[in-house]
Amino acid sequence: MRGKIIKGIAGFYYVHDGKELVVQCRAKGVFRSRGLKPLVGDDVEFDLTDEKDLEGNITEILPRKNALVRPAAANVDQALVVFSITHPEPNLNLLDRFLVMMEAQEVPVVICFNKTDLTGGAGEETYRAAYEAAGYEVLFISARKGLGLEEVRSRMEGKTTVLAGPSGVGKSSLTNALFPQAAMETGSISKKIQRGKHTTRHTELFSLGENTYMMDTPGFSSMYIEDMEAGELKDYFPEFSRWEDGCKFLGCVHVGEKVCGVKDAVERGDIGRSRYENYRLMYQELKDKRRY
Ligand SMILES: Nc1nc2c(ncn2[C@@H]2O[C@H](COP(=O)(O)OP(=O)(O)OP(=O)(O)O)[C@@H](O)[C@H]2O)c(=O)[nH]1
Ligand SMILES: [Mg+2]
Ligand SMILES: [Zn+2]
Repeated sequence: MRGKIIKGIAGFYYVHDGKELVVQCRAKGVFRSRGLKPLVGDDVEFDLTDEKDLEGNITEILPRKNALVRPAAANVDQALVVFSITHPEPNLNLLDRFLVMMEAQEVPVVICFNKTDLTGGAGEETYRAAYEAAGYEVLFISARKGLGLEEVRSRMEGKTTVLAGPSGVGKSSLTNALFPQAAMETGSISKKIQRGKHTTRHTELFSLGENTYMMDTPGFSSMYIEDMEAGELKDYFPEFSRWEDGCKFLGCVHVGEKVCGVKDAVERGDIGRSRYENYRLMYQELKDKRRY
């Protein structure tokens, strides 16, 4: 039989048969010996070993379109990167790191700022300007008040979308708002440090309609850029390339060079300053790593 992994907990994988059955499966040892770990979103072949209790074995993982490490998920068409506009304040450094990782994996991104009910629109234009200039679509929503949900839903139509973002920004609240049967647990924000409490512990996939899936995932609080040369990083800031004609050197990395079209664009405000500053931080980090 064929199905899709919708959840994995403690060595069990829950496989949806595409109709109404969810079968609790083990994965055979062969996967481990091949260094393969089943992921939520995987399409699999499985044997039903117990029809009454709905237990089975995954016998094959079908070829993947892609496999993300963070959040762990397979066969993703796009990521909806969720941050909250306040409570907690958006950590733009983390957002930019996340965007770099998605660019490197060639996963299209839609950026979504949640909790607009708390701000009444304040601060939105700055974020919109910086990220639209970078080529991303930016949505402002309130999962709690149901604002902007139709726009989110229309972006999801016919695709598999993974939600990703820090803890406490409202990923599970958004999941429930779009798909009430999901009944994901949501958690409060710690008053003192304004951070989420890592309420969601595993990734779960929901079917919203024909060929339309969304995945809720655990929040993350840091992200290290790995497996990348410092000189490669600029390629993952999509807004840089159109200004590179103004750089004196081919392969300019837009850091120490004197004549640099990208740095000029930052000065003029054509590239968001925080985007550029975060680029420099990550660049330096990758440089430092190379020494060891
Ligand atoms: N004011 C307001 N609060 C919201 C909104 N969406 C979510 N919240 C609140 O934010 C808190 C965290 O929401 P969750 O949905 O659990 O956040 P999460 O991103 O799933 O967090 P993790 O599972 O820890 O990664 C809860 O107290 C929610 O009620 C919103 O649109 N407006
Ligand atoms: Mg959650
Ligand atoms: Zn340059």
